[in-house]
Amino acid sequence: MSYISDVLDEVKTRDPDQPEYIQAVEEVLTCLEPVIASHPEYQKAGLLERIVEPERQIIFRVPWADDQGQVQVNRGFRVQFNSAIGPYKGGIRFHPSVNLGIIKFLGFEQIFKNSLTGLPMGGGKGGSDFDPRGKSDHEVMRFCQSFMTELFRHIGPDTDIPAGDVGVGAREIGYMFGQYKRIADAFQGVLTGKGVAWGGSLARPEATGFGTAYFIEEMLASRGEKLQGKTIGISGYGNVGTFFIQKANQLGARVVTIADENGYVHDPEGISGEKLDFLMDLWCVYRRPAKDFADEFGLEWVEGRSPWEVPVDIAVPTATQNELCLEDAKLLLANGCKCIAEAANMPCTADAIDFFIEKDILFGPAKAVNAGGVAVSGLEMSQNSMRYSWTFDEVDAKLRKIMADIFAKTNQAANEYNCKGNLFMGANIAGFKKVADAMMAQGVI
Ligand code: 2IT
Repeated sequence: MSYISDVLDEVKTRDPDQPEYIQAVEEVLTCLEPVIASHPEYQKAGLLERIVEPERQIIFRVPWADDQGQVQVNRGFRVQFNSAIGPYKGGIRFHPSVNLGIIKFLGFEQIFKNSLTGLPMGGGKGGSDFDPRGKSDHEVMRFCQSFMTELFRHIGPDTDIPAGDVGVGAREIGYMFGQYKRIADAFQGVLTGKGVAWGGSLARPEATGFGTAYFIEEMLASRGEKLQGKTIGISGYGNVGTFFIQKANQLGARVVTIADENGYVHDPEGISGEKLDFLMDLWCVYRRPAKDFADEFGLEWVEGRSPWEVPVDIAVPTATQNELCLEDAKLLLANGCKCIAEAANMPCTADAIDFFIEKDILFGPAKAVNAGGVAVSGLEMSQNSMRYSWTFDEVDAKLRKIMADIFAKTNQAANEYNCKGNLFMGANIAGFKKVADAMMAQGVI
């Protein structure tokens, strides 16, 4: 048995009830064969055994009273995964599907994603099985306050800096920041994604979507192509999806689908103008279903099916894990799709990714494609430390450069390890190498 398969088996034996975590680990470790082969010292140092075990996992009770005065109890999580290259950094997800395995998969991904940004950030992730859908503002506020009342003792601007993720946007960050400040009696950069009036960075809301578009431009350029004139299918219409559409439009492309778990909207003309204005708020402010968008503008609504059946040049899953499976992958390619970019975290199943790689299709892995969000979070931390803020254009220019750098180092790692053009392997290897070097230098900790 090889070192890698031994570690993988150990992960499966220890946490058999965490399928998403096992999937995320398998994804990274299987890419590392050539790295491990040329670094036998990693095994003696137990490097992989250490990297798959979070430095700390915190699980806590979150009690709150609903609008009827009934007390509800949710479960809160913060997994502080790896601090080799910087303080723990990563979002908080509020969604009923959240459990320890989901937070561990997201935290593990975050280690390598953050490493790729080139900024000094370790990996962490948090969340709760709380569902913000259908809750009043006051309920969300009381929940966030209770969540932070426990979380505050574990985080700090040099320790662990959470941000948003699915179900956590500007509103939730505001409530959590307010409660942190009140308990800690300190106004500091302990969360990112803050409002611009109170320490937030311009272009942070746009960053993941814009960064995705910039990364796709780099991918296409490597094959002598441009985004201009391309048709694109996407799934979600939250923070990532909506700002991705905005940037794709600016770059001359056309986004023809959005979706939720119940079906998809097909708009062959492309989502722009007043349609995009309406869509910007649909989930991020009102948390309304995708069908409302179709109804508002008389667009086609396809119930119970996946958006990946629509012929497009480029497919960009922007919603959640495992939303694009092997069947979807085959259909996309059969319909002429030439590029897939993962804007959500782990949106493609493992067999779908294998299929894309086998077909030598342009495939951008999540760790690289969606790193723009956390990259601008890193820039928000820098601005907080300086007690200064950059203009929108300054932040946007830095984001663009970071995305180009991520593409270059990903592509270069693929070349170096004999898998030319395989950005999946390149991203995992490049992200891992920096963290591994830091862990080796810091001794057995
Ligand atoms: O998945 C992600 O990279 C995020 N949710 C953003 C994390 C962050 O700290 O900005």
